[in-house]
Amino acid sequence: MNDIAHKKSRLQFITYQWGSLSIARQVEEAARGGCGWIQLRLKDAPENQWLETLEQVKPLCHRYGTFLIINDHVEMAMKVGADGVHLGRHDMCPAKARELLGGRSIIGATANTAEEVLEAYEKGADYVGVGPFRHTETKKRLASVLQMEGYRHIAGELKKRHIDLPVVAIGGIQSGDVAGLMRTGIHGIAVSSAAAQAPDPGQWIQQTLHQINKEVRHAQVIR
Ligand code: TZP
Ligand code: MG
Repeated sequence: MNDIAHKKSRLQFITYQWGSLSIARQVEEAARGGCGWIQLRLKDAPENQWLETLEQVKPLCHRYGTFLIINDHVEMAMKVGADGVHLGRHDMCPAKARELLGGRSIIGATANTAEEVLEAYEKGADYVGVGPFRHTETKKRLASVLQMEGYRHIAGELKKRHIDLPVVAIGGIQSGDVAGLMRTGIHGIAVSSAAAQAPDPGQWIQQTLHQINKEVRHAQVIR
């Protein structure tokens, strides 16, 4: 992943089929708030819905300079020229996705334990989404919750091995968790409901980015 993608990946917004806010509105709100990275997640949606949504979302991402990552569907990412894919434990192997997408595409993988993070690294993932931080209604079949301690452990295991793989925390994250999570040594966070259900999602994103950047600067000073 190049430097720009690396920087933008500190705050990832993940779409979800919430009742009131369309996917395109979610993307526009997040991009308006300065989010540099959107993961399009349309669980159980048929191909025509993916294509329709992408037709709305792609120009928005282009206009705001936002990275567009497709959840699960490697072929869809290839077809529409997305920036990358995010692959769960039961999706395509990151190494296989790399073969199909090439070196410039961003490939993310899901993990719940240090072992799974190391496995994703071995398979060539560019970043790893690690969670859930706490229980969330946004995803079915959740792995066990990690809490702050889980992230501290995983960040420590990577550091011990001198592995520089961006760890992005996910699952049930609220505003008040952001500073604490960043202090565990992880790279960034991914959110869906906290931003999408905020009274002003754009403002939520803007304030959260501000918190993250403050923590990153602080970590650089004390290192
Ligand atoms: N993967 C693990 S938890 C999760 C995903 C996609 C849901 C994140 O959404 P929310 O609403 O921020 O908990
Ligand atoms: Mg998946």
